[in-house]
Amino acid sequence: GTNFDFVDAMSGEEDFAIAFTANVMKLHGKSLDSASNREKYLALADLVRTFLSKRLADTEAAYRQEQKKQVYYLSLEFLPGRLLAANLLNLGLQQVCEQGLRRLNINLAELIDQEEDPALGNGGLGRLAACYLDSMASLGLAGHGCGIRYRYGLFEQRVTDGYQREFPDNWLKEGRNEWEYRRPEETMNVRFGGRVRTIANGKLHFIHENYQQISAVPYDIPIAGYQNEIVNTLRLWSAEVDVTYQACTFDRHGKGCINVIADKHATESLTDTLYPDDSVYEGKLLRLKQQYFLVSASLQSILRKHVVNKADLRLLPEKLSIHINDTHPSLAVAELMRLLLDEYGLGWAESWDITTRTISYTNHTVLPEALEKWPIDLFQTLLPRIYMIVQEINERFCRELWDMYPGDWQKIKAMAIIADGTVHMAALAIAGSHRVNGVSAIHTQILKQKTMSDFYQLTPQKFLNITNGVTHRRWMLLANPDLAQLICEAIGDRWIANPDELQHLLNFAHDNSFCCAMAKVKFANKLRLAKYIQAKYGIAIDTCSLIDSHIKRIHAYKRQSMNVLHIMDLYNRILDNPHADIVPRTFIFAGKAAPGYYKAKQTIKLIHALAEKINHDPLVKNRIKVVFLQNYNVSHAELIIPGSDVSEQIPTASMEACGTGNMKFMMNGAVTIGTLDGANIAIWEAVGDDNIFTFGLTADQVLAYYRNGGYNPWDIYHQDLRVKTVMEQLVNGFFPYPEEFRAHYDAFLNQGDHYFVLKDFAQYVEVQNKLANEFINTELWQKKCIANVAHSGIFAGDRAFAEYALSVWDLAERPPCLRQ
Ligand code: DL6
Repeated sequence: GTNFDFVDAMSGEEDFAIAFTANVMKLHGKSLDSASNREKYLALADLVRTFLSKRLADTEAAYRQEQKKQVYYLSLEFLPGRLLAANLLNLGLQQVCEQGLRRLNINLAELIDQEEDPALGNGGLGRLAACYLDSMASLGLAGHGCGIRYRYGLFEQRVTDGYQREFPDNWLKEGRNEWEYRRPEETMNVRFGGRVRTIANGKLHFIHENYQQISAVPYDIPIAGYQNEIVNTLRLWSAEVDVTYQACTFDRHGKGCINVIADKHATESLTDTLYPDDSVYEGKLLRLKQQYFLVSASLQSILRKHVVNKADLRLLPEKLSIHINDTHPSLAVAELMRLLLDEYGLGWAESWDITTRTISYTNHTVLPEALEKWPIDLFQTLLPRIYMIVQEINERFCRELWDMYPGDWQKIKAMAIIADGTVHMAALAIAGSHRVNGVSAIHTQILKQKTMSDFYQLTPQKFLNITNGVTHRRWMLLANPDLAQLICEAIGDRWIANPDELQHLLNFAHDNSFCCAMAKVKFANKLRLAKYIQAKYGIAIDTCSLIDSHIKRIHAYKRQSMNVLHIMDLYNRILDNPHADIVPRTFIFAGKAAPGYYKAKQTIKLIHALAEKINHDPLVKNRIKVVFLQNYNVSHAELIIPGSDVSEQIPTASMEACGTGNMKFMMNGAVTIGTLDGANIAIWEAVGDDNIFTFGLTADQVLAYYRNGGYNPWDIYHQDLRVKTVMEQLVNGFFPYPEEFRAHYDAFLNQGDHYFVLKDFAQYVEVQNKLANEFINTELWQKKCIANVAHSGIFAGDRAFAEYALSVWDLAERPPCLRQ
């Protein structure tokens, strides 16, 4: 029969094994015996795709029939992680597949390992977008992602001699991704450059001429909901030039076709690479081009679908929502206006009303260097019509401000969309959205009181907080199946649909056998991690040691350097007293530094220099180990998080908008050591003082220091011998090449310690000591782990997404987890 008969008819592992064997033959022209693991993986993915295809088509038909409100989540970044295991889980095929393959003597885990981990994002923002896609599908919401199909993902990090080196992430080396559907018939054309001519014949018409037109071809990746038959899509746009009908005009060098092909490659390079900096916006033309490319292609296709379904454009806000993930896709405001005005002939007032009721915006950072502003020249040359529209939006907005605050030029200038020769994307996003949200309570408070206070005063009703959430399906069921099973045995499986039910685990905090079983699961996960580290780096780690992990982008505000200083101090205690009673610890670091960020790259070098010293010093007697895992990605996180005891979340307070790694660790029973910032505060409120280790300046204190010109780090240097020692060690030859870490030394002491590392150091050390002492009390520690898992339900992406559904997108149906 056909594959689709098979989808309905497959009754068990034997059927699965037969179908898989046949698929290997069909796809590769090889018998199972001669197929490589990669070929087997591709055959398995293809088979699983058959299941997805049917549900994808059925879901689309059902949405159309029910006329369900659609949500489009626009993001320049998505970090979905590997999809095979997630699809098997969500389609309910895990067991049948595993057992079917076992009949054929194939280990599913080995095939899962063959999949590329698509690095189409930098870090938290892209991973959050992927978690939300999972939640939308699992909640049965008609929500889809719109992004860019970068030909190369975020660079591949390799470390040589302690230095980060970057290599292209060639994730599409086979030319295609096994999950995607290329849909050339839905190609959209995006226009750049040229000029705009205005014709007045009763009404103004804007004629865009001499532009460069680039085709945007969509590739749809299916996103399966958790065992609910729903499959939504992540639509990724690729710049492509079809030269089939392009005549090659031969010049006197006879190079005609060569030039045509060269032009094709130049044009297609628009979607070649992802910008590798998550915290500094780069005013590069190509980045603006990527942003408009995504926005224009997505909105054109969204509106076309709306109109094809014979829906009235005036009903757009009732029929769909467009959400912009940070300011990167905020050109959506102007592009939606352009389409409504120029393509569909609506008037300004009506178009503005539709636009603002359709679009909503999430802010993900208050770092000033990350707030996007584009120089007018560059903006206007690349997007002449869009610039005209932004100008008009700005004029009308400023007039409104004038009515509110007559004569207050300073305020009006501070809020204007165009000011000081630049276009302010956050102002455009706020003006054009009906909802603006921050991603944790403290972050939203800072937005309201500081970064966006003028806007908040003007339109307080727009602002709200929605604390981030992560998909517990990937981060517990997939990454930590043994824990998930143990929980199911204890409290049943209702927590999978309703993570709040994890609270019932509190009843087991005094149950010895449950505590032992939890400890066993943790130990097995530590062993898995240790094996990986041994195989990959030849470093033996003690699985009974306290595994303390600091895994995230490397950035001064995330303060990996403070962690390093503490490890240096621990080491110094051993140097001073070789018999010092130190709780054995393994410190794990992983993360990429932006290629142009010298200090972050030097932090990687510092971690390696420290590892080199400590890991080989016989005096240490293996009491401390330092490991840096290269090329951090979602798959690494899935390995490290379940095997960790302690989660390092130590940013300078006020700087981490939320954090999501903190939630994943918590779900897996790791205990947080953290500052009172972002979601750490919510974790602290959830678990209580006994189950988290907090320390350091509060956000209010940090902001007060900034207002008053900072503090003098030399005072601490002189007062605290430990600080003096580790500072000197950075530059006195303790590490080979005494000048190597001069930049760190200067930043700490001579440049005012902008991130308050020395200021927080003493408290950090104190709380690290406390934590280590509590770790050796296994019974006490186990209770902390249980409390963390039990209270992690509120950090599930489903809760966060349900809040968006109700308060931002006004979706009619109440998601199940909010139903009483
Ligand atoms: O909201 C997701 C994620 C937060 O959890 C992080 O705290 C925040 O840093 C990150 N923001 C970004 C944007 N750029 N910067 N910086 O990645 O968003």
